[in-house]
Amino acid sequence: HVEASIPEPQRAAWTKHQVGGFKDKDAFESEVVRHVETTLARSLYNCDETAAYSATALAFRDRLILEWNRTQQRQTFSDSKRVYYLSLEFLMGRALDNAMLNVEQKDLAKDGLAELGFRVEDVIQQEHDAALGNGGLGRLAACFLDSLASLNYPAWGYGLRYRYGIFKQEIIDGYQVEVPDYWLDFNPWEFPRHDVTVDIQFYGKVLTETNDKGNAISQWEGGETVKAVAYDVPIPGYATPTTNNLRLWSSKAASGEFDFQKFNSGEYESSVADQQRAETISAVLYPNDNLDRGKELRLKQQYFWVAASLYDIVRRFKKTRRPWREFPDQVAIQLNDTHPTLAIVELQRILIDLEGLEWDEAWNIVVNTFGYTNHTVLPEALEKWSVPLIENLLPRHLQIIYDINLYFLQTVERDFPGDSDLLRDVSIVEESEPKMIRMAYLAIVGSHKVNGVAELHSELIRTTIFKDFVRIFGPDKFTNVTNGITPRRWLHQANPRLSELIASKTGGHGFLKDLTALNKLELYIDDKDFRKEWAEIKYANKVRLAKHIKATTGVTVNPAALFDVQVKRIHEYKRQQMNIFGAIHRYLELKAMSPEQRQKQMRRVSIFGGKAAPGYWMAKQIIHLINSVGAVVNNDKDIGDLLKVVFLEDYNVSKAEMIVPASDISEHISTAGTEASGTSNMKFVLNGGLIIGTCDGANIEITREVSQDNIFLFGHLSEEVDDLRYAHHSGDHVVDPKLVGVFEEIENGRFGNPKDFSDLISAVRDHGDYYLVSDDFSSYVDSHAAVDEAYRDQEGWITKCITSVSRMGFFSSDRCINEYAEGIWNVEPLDTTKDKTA
Ligand code: B1H
Ligand code: IMP
Repeated sequence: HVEASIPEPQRAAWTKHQVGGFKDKDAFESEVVRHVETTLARSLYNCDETAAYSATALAFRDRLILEWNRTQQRQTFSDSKRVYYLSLEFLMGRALDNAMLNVEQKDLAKDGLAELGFRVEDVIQQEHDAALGNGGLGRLAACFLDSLASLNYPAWGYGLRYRYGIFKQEIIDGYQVEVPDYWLDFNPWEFPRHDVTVDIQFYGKVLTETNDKGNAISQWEGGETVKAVAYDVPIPGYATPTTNNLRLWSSKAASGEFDFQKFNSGEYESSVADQQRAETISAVLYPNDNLDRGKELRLKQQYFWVAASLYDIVRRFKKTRRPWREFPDQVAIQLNDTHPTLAIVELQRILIDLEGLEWDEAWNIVVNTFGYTNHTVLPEALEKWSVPLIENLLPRHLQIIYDINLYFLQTVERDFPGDSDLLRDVSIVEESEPKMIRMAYLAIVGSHKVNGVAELHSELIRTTIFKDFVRIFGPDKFTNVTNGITPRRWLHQANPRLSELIASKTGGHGFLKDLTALNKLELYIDDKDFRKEWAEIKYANKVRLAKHIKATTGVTVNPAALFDVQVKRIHEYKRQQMNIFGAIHRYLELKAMSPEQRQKQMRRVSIFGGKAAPGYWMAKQIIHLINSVGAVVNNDKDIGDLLKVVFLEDYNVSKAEMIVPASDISEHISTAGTEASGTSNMKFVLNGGLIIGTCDGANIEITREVSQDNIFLFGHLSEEVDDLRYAHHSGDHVVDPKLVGVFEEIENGRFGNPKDFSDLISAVRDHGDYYLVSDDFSSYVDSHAAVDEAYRDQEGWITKCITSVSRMGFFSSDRCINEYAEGIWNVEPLDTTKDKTA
């Protein structure tokens, strides 16, 4: 039974006036002109590319929202189980190109815009990236939304509407400078829902009473209230009417503008301060990748977002009037890392404190509702919150956490009697000073499934950081779902020519919905025309990147050179320092050669990009060293175009769409066992580039798919890492001689003031080389020599690339989402052809 707001007799009028969005080019043009002239209040005398972008986006938005509405109605009437994906980050990038392609109307828009005097490529470039994320974790969430919609799953994303996304990076004198990213000036993709608001409490105290049955009843009386306002972003699936919803919460003062009582009693300033404090909650994305800093505002963000989302989910469930025990049949909630773990506590609180369920019945519902995805084993990234902090901000939640822990430890004591070490090791509460809540442990205890994001990573969490929990809960609770990427954005949108070429050989664009169809390409491996077109596309993509490099850095690079790319967040474990040391080594070798010898060498462009967290000193030194090396190498007449080193400013999703298709070799060279998966590795191979990498994360499964012959692997294995680290500290650490040569040149001032780079060197030489840069350096250099040799044989190289692409079907996020749906969520796609109406 579903109630509609419009009574039966009036519905005919509604149906008659329902709009359908533009149907053809003419209608599209008229929508664009209408938006320019009315919505934007401009005319043909002052319609620039920005206005053309805005009007085009609004025309597509109108279309999307109609399908969005139908999708929501279909999902409501079908009464099917929904998935809720809770993520503090959604790194969406641009939406217009994606929307055009997903509703299969880019050609129409291109022709329509041309008739109005614009090039669709230029119009698309006007859009500001939606950059509500740091890196892989946030972009994974965005790929998942695309797959969920494309596969017709009833699914919502829930996140925060940060006023400032990840900062913009400028490079000034070789140093990173952070500039705020205010992106909401004009955002046509969001719909403010001022009617969908939730009051969120913080601080206050817990009141305990005894009810008529003699049971203690706890009630939290909040001390401060902040309002959450919903902003909805439509997520169109590819070649399907399904348009799902991403709901982002924005914080506002509970009393609206500001507190009028305070205002009237003359406390003007403090009433404005209250308002600003409320708005601070959703003001800014924390710019740390793989790092937990334990700041109170971050905890506030987490609870604010989790509480608003759960209120919404519970409200929607209650409309079905089902009994509580059916909640897990209607709702699956996936926790993207531990950031939303308080949702477990909040649902338990709602069920026992507000809905009056017994603890056990409530807890059963909670555990069956949640799934937890772990994305990292790095100790500095595992979230912990201090007990005093939680106690002050969320006193009732702390009590519930203690109770969850108590009941959990009782079961452990029952199953492993007398094992006090085990009790201490698995306790959700760490007995430190101050005590800390271990969020990953809470997430494991409160979920029915825990997954890692690549096979090695899932194996590592089972055997290292969570091994005790495997003993306690058994192995079935822990699974693997290897990450994937959406081929719509990362092939069709980023590399349209390659997408067309593949379509021409595989029987149309079906591969975009079933990526395993790429295997048909192997039939054309010897087809001369196909290979020629393949090579031309790669070259054209390199020319486009070369132009961008020239325009942004002033450096001229030769598109015929081997493009060697490492673009990702700057982090010691990702080892950009090893890459730049390797580039220095190459430079020194070239310098030592005779001019004749030199001319026989392969030409290289070493391309870097990525942001350093603002407080991450080592990462900032790495950026500075790359730029300093570039300044020397790029101006060395002996070297010419044999080697260029460039750092691309402000790496983000839309830059990735240009850089990834232009790569010949990309670097995924983390210390074995540190990169949970990596997803850009998949993007590069899907676009016809090869990988140089370590046996880490998804590199291992990429190797399994494309075969050892088509990837350049080097370095120590994850099972060797502990012993090597141990050996470093027992005194027999000898720095690789090639690396010693590199350090000497840095220290003699060849690349500027050596003091600027001394910490990078001493981390390797004097402080135990935690990331094994020296241990892996010689095999890294050898592997690059193998890359040069392979690239010399252009035909052989193209064969490797085509073979690899044809075997990449496994890495579609569609495969990944289907695995979650079947193994963790127990949800099914919704048939979009059988619409019912009220
Ligand atoms: C990943 C993070 C992460 N893992 C904490 N962990 C953050 C942790 O703001 N924080 O506090 C932000 C991000 N990000 C990445 O997830 C992994 O490093 C990649 O290997 C993986 O591919 C990606 C998606 O699973
Ligand atoms: P919610 O699930 O209540 O947040 O509603 C989300 C959207 O689903 C609404 O904006 C409607 O488009 C649709 N919807 C929810 N309930 C109904 C209903 O009773 N009839 C028709 N559509 C509904």
